[in-house]
Amino acid sequence: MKIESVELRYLRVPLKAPFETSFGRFSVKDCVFVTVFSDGVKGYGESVAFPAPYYNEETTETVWHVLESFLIPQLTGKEVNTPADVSALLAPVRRNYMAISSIEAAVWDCYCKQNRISLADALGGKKQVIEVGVSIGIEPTVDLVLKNVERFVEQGYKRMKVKIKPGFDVRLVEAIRKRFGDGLPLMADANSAYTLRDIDTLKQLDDYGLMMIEQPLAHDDIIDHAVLQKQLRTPICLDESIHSVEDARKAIELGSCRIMNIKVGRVGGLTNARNIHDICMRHGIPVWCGGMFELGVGRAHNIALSSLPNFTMPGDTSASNRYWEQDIVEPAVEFFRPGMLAVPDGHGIGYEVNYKALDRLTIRKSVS
Ligand code: OSB
Ligand code: MG
Repeated sequence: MKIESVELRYLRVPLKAPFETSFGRFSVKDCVFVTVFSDGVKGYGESVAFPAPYYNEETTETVWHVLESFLIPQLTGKEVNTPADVSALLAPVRRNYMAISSIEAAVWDCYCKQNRISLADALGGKKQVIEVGVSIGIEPTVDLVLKNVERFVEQGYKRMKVKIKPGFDVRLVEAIRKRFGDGLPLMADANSAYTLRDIDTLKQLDDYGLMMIEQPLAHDDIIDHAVLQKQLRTPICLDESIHSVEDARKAIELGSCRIMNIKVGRVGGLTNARNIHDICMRHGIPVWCGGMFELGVGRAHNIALSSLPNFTMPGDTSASNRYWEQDIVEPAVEFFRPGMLAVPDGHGIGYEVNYKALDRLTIRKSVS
């Protein structure tokens, strides 16, 4: 396929309710929505960088800039046989994985539509249904988090992930166990809020049968996590620290984690995501698909990825109505059964874009 042109749209979408993590509070989602045009077919992608560089170094504006000034000029007019060629063409670009991912994923969608196969099929996914969990933000009180847990348990989500930070950790997890029992599939995500000096607190969390603790230590660390994992019974799951197959290999060799979170944007696209899935599978490390408040197009990419066999734990790809009054895809991402999403079998991502909704959310647009 020849990449003929690319449209960028800057979208701003209010979240239904603010979401707080250890590194900041979110009340709107900004993203760059990417459309790749080839032979009369459109492929879609969306970026997951935030407006401020607090999760990683990218921002919505750096994604726009890198796409417009470097990635799009490098790709337009080029023939790509498979989407893997995109990663190869963009290999000279250092990092900027979220920018790369947003166009790489759009090429995957376009390629699948042209070849009349679903994205899940193209990736090698076999599952027809995936189980999903939900991520729950920090609130001013433990009680407010308990109310949210209750709401999502009632909706049927298959596991609860609660955000923690120093001072809002052991007492939160203890309260959830007290209220909902030991049978509730529960994990905690620290988003790098601790250091090895907090080891006593982290060890206390060992008493609550968590499925895992996600990214307790620095965003760029795999050494201290290996030290910590040796002293914890609870599996550590890495998120922020993993950007590539090489990062994954090193973390596995060091014993820095026993589980991995794969986010398409964080690792520079679906090809790398699948390769990280594969190396983890070979080493007996289960993976699950993380979330970044995706709109429907990003959710669709996550669902297709999650159909691969080593995605054995429920991910953060919740239904559209978790965050959005109205999503940009049709149909919206909805449960097939409580806590379960069907993997679409339509061509490409298997969802249509609702241009009326998209236009309403578009702040600016550029075509090259
Ligand atoms: O660490 O997984 C994370 C949100 C913003 C930044 C980082 C993370 C998250 C979430 C929300 O946990 C996941 C989602 O529901 O999309
Ligand atoms: Mg995380």
